[in-house]
Amino acid sequence: MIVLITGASSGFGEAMARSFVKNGHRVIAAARRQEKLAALASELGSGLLPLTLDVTDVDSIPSVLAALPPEWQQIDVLVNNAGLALGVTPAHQSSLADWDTMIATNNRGLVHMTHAVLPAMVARGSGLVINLGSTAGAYPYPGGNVYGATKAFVDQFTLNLRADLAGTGVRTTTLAPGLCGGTEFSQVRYKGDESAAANVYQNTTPITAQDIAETTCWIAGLPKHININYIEMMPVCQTFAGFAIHRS
Ligand code: NDP
Ligand code: 8X3
Repeated sequence: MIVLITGASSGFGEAMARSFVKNGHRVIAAARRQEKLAALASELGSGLLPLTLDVTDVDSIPSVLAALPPEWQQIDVLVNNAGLALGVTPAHQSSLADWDTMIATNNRGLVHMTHAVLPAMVARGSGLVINLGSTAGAYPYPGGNVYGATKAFVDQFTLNLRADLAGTGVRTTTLAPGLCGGTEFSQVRYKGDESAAANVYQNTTPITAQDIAETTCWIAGLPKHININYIEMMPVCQTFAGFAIHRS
């Protein structure tokens, strides 16, 4: 299979690239940081094609994909993994620029990538789109405002794709993890505040990028008559609390 992974320069995407290549597949590893992708390419060899791509630069997406070498054109699996959270402030104190960046990356970029890749999958009668959601898309929490909303969009977009793709043989899945450590997610969210980022995982055993990679490989390796609509994953240390009630 040829697997195109966005956000492959770090975290889940990097672990997925390693796992897919180790399982004998070919990976197009897309992200903005060329040097990270180059290091991954030298580690993984000819099974990995680095692709410099900013998913928010939506006008570039069709031409960047059209310029792939002919032997890399037939994308069997698209993993829309590039994404980020910015900030944990309440909505009324949040940066509008941060909100725009989350929407541009987690939603607009994901939608444009899907739009670029889907027609060829439908024409071939086969393909799989795996979108990275989050528990934040299902369960609200303080400071989750636009990040959670972008992930709820991902959930519904994936299900609506399924409705449109009836009879085409093309499959779509949302993978929605909870607390995951060992990636750059919290460093990005806390804008380089290493101690705030580390506190998120203090005294926990979070899900790892490797756990996510193995789950993604499992979904992609299932027989073609099975569609996983949605998987929600949490570490055992994470569970639910009651509703917050403000008492005057
Ligand atoms: P990381 O920050 O480690 O990785 C994010 C990746 O996205 C990087 O490779 C980054 O690469 C890439 N990226 C960001 N913006 C763009 C862009 N504009 N264009 C292309 N690539 C971009 O985070 P994770 O691996 O933890 O997260 C991956 C996905 O999983 C995200 O969608 C996140 O929301 C989701 N998720 C994460 C959870 C967690 O707890 N970690 C839990 C649930 C979901 P570069 O900077 O080089 O472009
Ligand atoms: C990442 C999980 O709980 O930080 O999507 O929003 S959380």
